[in-house]
Amino acid sequence: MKKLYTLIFAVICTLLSINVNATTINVQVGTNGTSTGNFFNPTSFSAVVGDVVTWTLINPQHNVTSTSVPAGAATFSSGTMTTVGVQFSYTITKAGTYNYDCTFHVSSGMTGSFTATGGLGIADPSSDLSTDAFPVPCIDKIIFKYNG
Ligand SMILES: [Cu+2]
Repeated sequence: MKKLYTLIFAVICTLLSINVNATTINVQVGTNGTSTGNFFNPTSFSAVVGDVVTWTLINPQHNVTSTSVPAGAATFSSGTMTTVGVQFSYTITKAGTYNYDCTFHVSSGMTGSFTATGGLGIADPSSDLSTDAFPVPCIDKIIFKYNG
């Protein structure tokens, strides 16, 4: 029975942690949508934690390099993208604003940004948040308790 409770708990934790509406957001690199050049298209957009941003090279050569990310988020760098069609992806794990540029062409304004909001409206747990799960001996129920 203890194994069953552990399994149920693991499933619930997994369901709470995923963004069921996660989508892929596509950004073109090297075009503004009508002509090639030192652009990201779109230059800015909104996202949800759990979404994946995929940059696709339209016209060489460029890179995608983060310049600022929210606290706790991983920085990212595509390296030099040289082959048309090559892609670089980043999974958003933290809410907040992300700024990036192409280090080759930042002086000509090749920058981009996106702002992510939390998935499912659940805030990141604070570091002192803990969860207890325990069976109740006299009834056929299990109790989950959040301390935070
Ligand atoms: Cu560039």
